[in-house]
Amino acid sequence: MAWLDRLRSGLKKARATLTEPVSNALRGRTSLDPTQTAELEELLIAGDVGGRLAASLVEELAEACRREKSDALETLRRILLERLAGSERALALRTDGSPTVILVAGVNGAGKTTTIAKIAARLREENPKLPITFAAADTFRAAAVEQLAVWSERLGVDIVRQQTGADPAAVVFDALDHVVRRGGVLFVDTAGRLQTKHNLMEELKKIERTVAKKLGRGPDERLLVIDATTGQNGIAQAERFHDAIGLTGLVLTKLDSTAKGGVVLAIRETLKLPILFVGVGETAEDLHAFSASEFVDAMFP
Ligand SMILES: Nc1nc2c(ncn2[C@@H]2O[C@H](COP(=O)(O)OP(=O)(O)O)[C@@H](O)[C@H]2O)c(=O)[nH]1
Ligand SMILES: [Mg+2]
Repeated sequence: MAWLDRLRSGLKKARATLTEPVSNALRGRTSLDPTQTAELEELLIAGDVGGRLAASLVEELAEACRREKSDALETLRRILLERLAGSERALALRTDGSPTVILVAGVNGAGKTTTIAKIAARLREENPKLPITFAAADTFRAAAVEQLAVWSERLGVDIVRQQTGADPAAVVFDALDHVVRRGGVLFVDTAGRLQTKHNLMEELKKIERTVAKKLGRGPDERLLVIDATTGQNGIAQAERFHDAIGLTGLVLTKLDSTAKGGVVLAIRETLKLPILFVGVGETAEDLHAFSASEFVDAMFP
């Protein structure tokens, strides 16, 4: 299946809760009275757009309709596109011969490990000669290291690992030695246990410092993987990670499993961070570079 079809079918649930009610409310209208405005705001909130964004979207829409007497649904599409404009960015791969370090963070189950595997598979396809290394810095659970090891074997990429319970920064230290020799791209898979939030953030900072000491600069990408099904909670999580390690971008997974597709808009509006990839399923083909126009087209066909 082509990507656009995957995206469209992945967003089915999100369309049912957000797009369809909103489209029904706006269809054929060129103006909005206060009752309709309030109703629309509620529908947007129900679609997990978030309260503040819903209010500002509705206000902008009502104003645009007053001014332009244009079709309300078409105008909303245009406004959403404008709001998402500039939110896409490609993965920053270094071209100066120095290895690219991609730190991947997020809570347990968000999809960090599978996202790393999917991105690596994509890079491998685009450039079979590019050396790729995984650092198994989620040393908290034996299963986590094993999962990454299985992927490294399947994809034919290198893995640097230590025993369970090892210091994640020590694993990264070894992995940096490896990629300084080999070059290419290093993906750092990290732990995501939330119950010890403070330690997790300290652990991530220590990994950052290790990279900085070794390479004279921090990781080139500090990506947060967010499970879209966590909805608005994902935003609060992201803010905490951003405070700790200064995120460079986001990956949004499981858009296929959620009725809360509106969270994409809320996340963009709140965090102002680029969205590099979105995931709409478990296979490698289900992860793709984010495109604002594709997203709006798939949500409002
Ligand atoms: N439906 C769906 N499942 C996903 C997506 N991305 C990841 N998953 C699944 O989410 C589960 C947790 O992923 P994992 O990479 O182990 O999460 P981690 O704990 O953050 O490393 C796995 O079963 C993945 O297959 C997605 O976009 N859609
Ligand atoms: Mg993992």
